[in-house]
Amino acid sequence: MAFTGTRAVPAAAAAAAAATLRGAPVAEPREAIRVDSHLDGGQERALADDVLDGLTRPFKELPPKHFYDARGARLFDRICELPEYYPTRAERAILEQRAGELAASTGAVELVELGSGTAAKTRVLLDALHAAGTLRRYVPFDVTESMVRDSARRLTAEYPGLQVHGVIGDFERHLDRVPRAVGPRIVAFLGGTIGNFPPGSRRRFLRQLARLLGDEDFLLMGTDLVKDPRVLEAAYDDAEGVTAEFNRNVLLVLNRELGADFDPADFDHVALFDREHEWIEMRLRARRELRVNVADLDLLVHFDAGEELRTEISAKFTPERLTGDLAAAGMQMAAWMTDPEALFALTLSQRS
Ligand code: AVJ
Repeated sequence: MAFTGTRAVPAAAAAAAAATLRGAPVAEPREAIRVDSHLDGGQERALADDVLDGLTRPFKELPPKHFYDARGARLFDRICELPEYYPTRAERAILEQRAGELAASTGAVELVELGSGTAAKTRVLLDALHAAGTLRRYVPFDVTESMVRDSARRLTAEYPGLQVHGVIGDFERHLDRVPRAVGPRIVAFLGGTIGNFPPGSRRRFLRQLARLLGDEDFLLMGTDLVKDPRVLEAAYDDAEGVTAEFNRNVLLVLNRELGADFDPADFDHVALFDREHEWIEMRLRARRELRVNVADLDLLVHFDAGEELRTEISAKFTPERLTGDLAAAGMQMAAWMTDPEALFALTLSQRS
């Protein structure tokens, strides 16, 4: 059963009431913040299923979504600051350069952001929509409730009149819970996370995204681009070893959530660019023969010495590949925007 909670922030209502008393023009004294939660224990089941499925295959594999517990999220934030990890900086630079244009050309009154996290890059877009005078609503969608609530509080304080309708959920399962549009909107899927999907499910997911778009709406998506493999591999194997820690962190998640007894020190971090598929693969390589018990699943997992567990693919794009994926999902590119070095791309697409 899905739990749906809606809580409002009384302070906002009080402020609206006070404004009305002072005679300020408050058109509709609605609550500024609403948050719906759709997490129902399905997350834990998903982890158990993924582990059972992924660790009993001939080529062991875990989906990257399980990296992001509190520690994993902190490590990812550190990755974004690393000199080798250019995607975050490049995407931000594009946003800063093009946000005004995006606001003007879309006329968006609302921003839906999938995987909003701390909403750091969002501000650039919200600023532009606010400056254009169109901004009405922000819909952050994330699995982490505290992040959605914190950004809702900060952003409603910063942008008077902004409505925030947060959705707590897994965007692979709960996209249909995104509220109905209040006007032309931008659906943002930033950071290059689309690269985590293998090609088949990538197109399936893009089709689901297309369903969120009406005739006046746009998908704004960030994608990392194909480039010199040395640059790519360095971005996923930094000198400081933060990405290695991030990679091994998934083993600690399994220890905590499923009673597994992994010792992260038994695994080496591996990052390599697969030139045929044009994606980065991250793996954990067993340093010796291992037997790992996953108590909650009654599962004993054997690793040969040197055996690898794939923990992430991060696909890199060319304009042609992206155009093909979008077309297969019933969308059409309206704008292609890159940073000066063409490291990363932001694209605006519409339903075709
Ligand atoms: C959050 C999926 C976009 O693939 O670059 C960073 C995750 N993994 N370093 C990426 C990640 C290793 C990141 N995404």
